[in-house]
Amino acid sequence: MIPVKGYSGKRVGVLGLGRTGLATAAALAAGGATPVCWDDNPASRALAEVEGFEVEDFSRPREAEALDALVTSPGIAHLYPEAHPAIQAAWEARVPVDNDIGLFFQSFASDEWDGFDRYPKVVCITGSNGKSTTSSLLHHILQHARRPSQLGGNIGKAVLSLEPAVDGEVAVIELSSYQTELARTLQPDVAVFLNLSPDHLDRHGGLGGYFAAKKRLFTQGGPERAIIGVDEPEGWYLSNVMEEGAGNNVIRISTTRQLKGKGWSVFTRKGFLVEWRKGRQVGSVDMRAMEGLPGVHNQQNACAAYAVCRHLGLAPKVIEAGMASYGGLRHRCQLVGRKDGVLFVNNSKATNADAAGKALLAFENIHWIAGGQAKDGGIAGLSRMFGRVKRAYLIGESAEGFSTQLGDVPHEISGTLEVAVRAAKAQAEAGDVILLAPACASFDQFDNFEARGEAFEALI
Ligand code: UMA
Repeated sequence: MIPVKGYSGKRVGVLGLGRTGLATAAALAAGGATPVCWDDNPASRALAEVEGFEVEDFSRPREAEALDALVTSPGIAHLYPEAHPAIQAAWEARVPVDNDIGLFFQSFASDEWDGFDRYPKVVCITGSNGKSTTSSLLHHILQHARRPSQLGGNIGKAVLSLEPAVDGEVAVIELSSYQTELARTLQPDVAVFLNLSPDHLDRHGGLGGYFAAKKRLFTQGGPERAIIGVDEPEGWYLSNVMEEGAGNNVIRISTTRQLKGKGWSVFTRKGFLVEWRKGRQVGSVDMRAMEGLPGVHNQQNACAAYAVCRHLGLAPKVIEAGMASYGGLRHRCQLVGRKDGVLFVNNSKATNADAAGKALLAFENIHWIAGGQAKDGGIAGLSRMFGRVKRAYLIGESAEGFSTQLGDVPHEISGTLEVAVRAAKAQAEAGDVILLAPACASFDQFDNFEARGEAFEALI
């Protein structure tokens, strides 16, 4: 745990008592503050009380005034569609509102670092898709290279649950737009922006607000190195904003363009990752046989992880060895089985069409299990990939709508995951792939995408 600095003797409201809130309360207490906790769910409040935390509703300005600060959780709206009443009350009472990411940056460095041979670094990774894979891949490569590393943030471990850094450590932190938008302190040493596609628009008042939230990591954070995916205009814009002087503080990455111009870049071409610097090629990695990183989307993740490692001083061959031994992340194009020449791939994390499309592009001869709670537009945007689908098996609320959108593509309405898996197994032949890539949220039939992926694995 990272004890929170700067709040000793203060009363700090903690809003939301999930992974973030409970870790924040413990870290505040470890730093000498008194956390005062609230959650709209009585069961979560009861759990906090069992853990010995003070519980109090501070959602009116009069109660909020008694707080020195309020720390909120990423899943709680602080702006759109409307601020949670406790956040509104804090603002009205002039109580600063922060999140665990802001507290982390305020607290991570310590005097002990002065005795280290190599200062610890914080690498923050954001983007619409691929953040978790890039973060875990980077963590894996660093560990493989025997560089101390910790992994946290949106990937599932609250940042204040990380341990204080050891000599030369790299903290790899995945950050969502919910987290970057609110943090009062953002000081990454290295910041990575992978890509941008519409997501969480209700929380950011549209795509512009969503991009602005991510951009803060760079414009507010002032990293020593910015690694930026330029396969969308937002990335080009951001790289332009961030570039200084000769331009070596930015590394541009792409899977669609050969970035051979000025500056420093990493891109992919025909299954090879290529590093280009000052007008010449300085490194390359053959990704064609890397089973843990299938598809073009994973090539983008690999470019980003490679670029961070190069910035940290690792040699291309060391990075390549780390990548080759990476087994993939659960629920993200994860190879969960192989039988009679049929591959079984769990991409339950594909909760929107864009993410499902990336999985479809990674394979051919696909038996596609899709459906659940559809996002705006459903799967209409994926029509150019339908040629890769041998047959689709539709589940959940969206089944009828997806059936219409699939048109002539062979498909059946399975209803449940169990029926879909059974039907796909019966029809798949050697060389085929049974792919769970729902393009939907899971909440109509499962608690979350993890439960959906676990159910798929169990059925396999
Ligand atoms: N709550 C309220 N009032 C509300 C809403 C929620 O009291 O109006 C309470 C809930 O009752 C619950 C708590 O808030 O007890 C949950 O807080 P939370 O939703 O922030 O969840 P955490 O457990 O703290 O998990 C969060 C991230 N969740 C979200 O951003 C929604 C986790 O990312 C992250 O791993 C974790 O912090 C540690 O950093 C998950 C996620 O879905 C994976 N992220 C989104 C994504 O990837 O798309 C952004």
